[in-house]
Amino acid sequence: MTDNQKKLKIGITCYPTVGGSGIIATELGKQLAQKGHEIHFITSSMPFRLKGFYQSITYHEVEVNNYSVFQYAPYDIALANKIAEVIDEEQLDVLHMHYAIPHAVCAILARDMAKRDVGIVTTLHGTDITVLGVDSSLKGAIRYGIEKSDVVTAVSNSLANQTNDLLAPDREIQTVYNFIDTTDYFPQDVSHLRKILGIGPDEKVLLHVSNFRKVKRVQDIVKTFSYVRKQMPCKLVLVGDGPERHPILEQAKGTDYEQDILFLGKQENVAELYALADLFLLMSEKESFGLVLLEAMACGVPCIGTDIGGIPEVISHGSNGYVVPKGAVERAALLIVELLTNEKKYKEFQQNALKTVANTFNNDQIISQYEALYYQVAPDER
Ligand code: GMT
Repeated sequence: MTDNQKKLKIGITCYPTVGGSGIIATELGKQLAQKGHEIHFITSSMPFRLKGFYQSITYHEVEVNNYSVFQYAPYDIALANKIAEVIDEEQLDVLHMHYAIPHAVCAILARDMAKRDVGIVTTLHGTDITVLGVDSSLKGAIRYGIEKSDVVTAVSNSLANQTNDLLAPDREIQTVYNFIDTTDYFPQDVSHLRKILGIGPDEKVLLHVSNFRKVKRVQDIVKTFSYVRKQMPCKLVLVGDGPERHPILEQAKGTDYEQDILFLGKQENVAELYALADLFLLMSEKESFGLVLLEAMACGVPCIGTDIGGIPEVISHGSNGYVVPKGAVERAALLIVELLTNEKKYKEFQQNALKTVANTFNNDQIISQYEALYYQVAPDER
């Protein structure tokens, strides 16, 4: 916001539960509020990163009544109704919707219902395109949400291209990368944690953080780890929870590496756990960006990922980490051992990881990009 630009009133809708899109939406709202804008979160529950009091941020809860006449509670209609109410009551200038469905579609309906005009920015995060975009029962609604928004962004070039390939929408999709706040994620001494977790001084730490959905292919991470462990003392730290947790425990059961897998479940303070790691692993079969890679790199941790989706836009192969084809666990293990046994190269990779965050994914730069889009679509500013 420059001196002659007015502060904006921005409504944000996202999935409030744990997940990269919710994190990005909430951190964006917090930082926009710090820059002087007025932020209104319109969500089904309090976004998990919005605990505490923030000046210039209001949370509007969407309530859905489930009358017996309905087979399914009409959440999308209730959301649109709430957004329309907030547009009028709070005199919103802009709506920023994270996910095309239902959020962009609800925003379009809300704008139609409201008494005042409002600009709509929609950000695509991945699943809405890579999974739902191929579902014929939803495809038309996703395309509609994209075409009727004023501006549409995707979190990587890969996702923008995939959206064009799958839906061929009659509009441009701009890439605005995800970002990370380096005051939250930074390299730090966490030797106390090594003691608590029983990690020996000569043991390397491989880390994975996710929601343990099938697309994350956590079984490949465990296999990679089993190969690495044959060659050097190491531990695998797994953070998060989800449907694949049980199969992973089964996979490790009775093996000689079972004791070296530390399954920590969901954790509040993940920044400290990243700082514990020597390498971060993300071996997904679908990944539009991989926010966890940024979290790791901001803590000075090089990353190993698959060459899929947006991952190669974050991991520069041979510079801040390595990418391998899906399922190439032996290749990944080879690269890991080579990097962890070459101190000079490892330090270079660490520095490059920090530079990647500072140069390409720093929050000030990305938040200014979103701000410019808001001014572009706000009715009084157009
Ligand atoms: O990865 C998930 O399962 C969660 C999902 C979400 O909706 O939060 O993440 C998506 O959005 C993140 C934020 O933009 C991206 O970093 C993730 O790569 C993307 N997940 C997938 O594409 C599978």
